[in-house]
Amino acid sequence: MNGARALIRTLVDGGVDTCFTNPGTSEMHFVAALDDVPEMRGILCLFEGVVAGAADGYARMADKPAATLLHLAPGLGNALANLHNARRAGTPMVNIVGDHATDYGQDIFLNSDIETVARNLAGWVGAPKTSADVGRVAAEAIAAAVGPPSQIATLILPADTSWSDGATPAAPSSAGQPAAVAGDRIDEVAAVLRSGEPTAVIIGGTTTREAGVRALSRIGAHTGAKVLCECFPTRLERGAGRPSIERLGYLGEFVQMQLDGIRHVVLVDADSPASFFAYPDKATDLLPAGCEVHVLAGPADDGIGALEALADAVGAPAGSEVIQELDRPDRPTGPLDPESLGAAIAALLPEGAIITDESATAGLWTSLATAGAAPHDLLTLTGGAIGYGLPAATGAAVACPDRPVVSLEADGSGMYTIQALWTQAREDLNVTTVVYNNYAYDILNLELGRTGAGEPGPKAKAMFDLHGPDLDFVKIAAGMGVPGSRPTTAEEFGDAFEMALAEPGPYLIEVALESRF
Ligand SMILES: Cc1ncc(C[n+]2csc(CCOP(=O)(O)OP(=O)(O)O)c2C)c(N)n1
Repeated sequence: MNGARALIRTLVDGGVDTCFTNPGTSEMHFVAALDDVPEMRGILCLFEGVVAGAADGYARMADKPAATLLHLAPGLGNALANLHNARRAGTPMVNIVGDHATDYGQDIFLNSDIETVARNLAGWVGAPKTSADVGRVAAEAIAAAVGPPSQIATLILPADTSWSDGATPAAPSSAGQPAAVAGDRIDEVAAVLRSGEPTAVIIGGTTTREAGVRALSRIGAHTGAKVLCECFPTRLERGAGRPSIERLGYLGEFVQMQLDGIRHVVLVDADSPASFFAYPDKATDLLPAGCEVHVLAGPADDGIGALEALADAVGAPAGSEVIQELDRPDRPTGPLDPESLGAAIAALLPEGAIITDESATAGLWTSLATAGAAPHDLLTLTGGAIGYGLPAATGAAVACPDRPVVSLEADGSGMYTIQALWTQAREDLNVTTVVYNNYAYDILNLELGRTGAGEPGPKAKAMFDLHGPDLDFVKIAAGMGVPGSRPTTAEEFGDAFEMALAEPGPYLIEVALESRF
């Protein structure tokens, strides 16, 4: 058996049976071996940023890693923005990056330093030296990806280790378990909550699933602590029938208002609140002066178990969480603007939908309106590197073929990885994309003022203006095999959205909006 076949067999035996690919010559034996291992699904993406974002969306919904197949350092580098988002999400992923043969010895053409690019991801990096090594190294990569903590593992695969015989698949290692948080840690935090001093509990990472949100709500209801979720959760289970948890804001000033007067912050697999950028004369640490930080759990811990134990420790009765009632707006009529668009989506969102949200500024109203919509999962831009939404929706739809995926996408961000639509069409994925087209990089209009960079002149303004030529997303989607439409009223949008959700396969709805900043 050659190394490539042993690698794919090891992946499949280790539970990794989906590979998002963008191959080149150094990966040919891996590609050829796909037909030898029928359990492995190969999904072609037309840019590495789509590969990485799809693997991220897949893993967030499947709760297990996908593999990616990438071509040397340029291929891995092209994937970097979405690998960065995946790293911030704590997503498990196994990257297979083809390299030249170990004795290649030429520094020309695609020869490149793969390891330096991979190290940026701060996860696991390894490379087999011979084909006999491949199975063992692949099993190590899977174990590292799964964790805990879950992370990105990058296996650099020299072409000769792939094409040479003498390889054997390795048995998967037994899955690691998150560490139980020690009882005295729980007691310490319970004492803080009982002290009567103003306290906020912030959840993130692995803990924003329904069980974590329920335990958090119990804690808040019983102790009066303020309960919050990080600004960009990996996967937040929200909507009717679950507690509704306020997210930390994007703007530092808003976070400072949310935390005003707080004396203790308890972090549950979440970062301490900090501003996303440095600004002249503005704080980066957003904690109130003198506020103490208590870490209940980190990414390798059983954070949900810790929240449940904490709820018990403070005496919060089981079932005392505050449940969000179903609170759907009526189907809106009249002009289509960010408010009516959000109301229409909230009114029609089907139960069990998966939302990937990269709708940016114009989507703010959708996020507010969907708090009481039918229960759904929300995946967000964890690392702030735009171009994540369309690929993540693609991967989520592969992971959950029986659930509708609603991909909320801003125009500027959408253009980074628009090729994801082609994969959606080819794989017949049930994704409804809504493009919030405000013909601008509108957040940057807002940020320009906040950074104190001065009054923008015409050249500066042109850097954030996407008019001329105006992007036509319906035509772009059609060119990739995805049907679409451009409704102009709230009623027309509702009809199109309802139809798109009812039909199998992908569909794109473009909504023309005004710039607001
Ligand atoms: C990979 C990457 N490149 C550039 C940026 C800088 N950036 C942040 S937001 C943005 C434009 C967003 O525009 P759009 O998606 O249309 O949303 P809007 O701000 O108009 O709501 C850019 C270029 C980034 N965050 N990530």
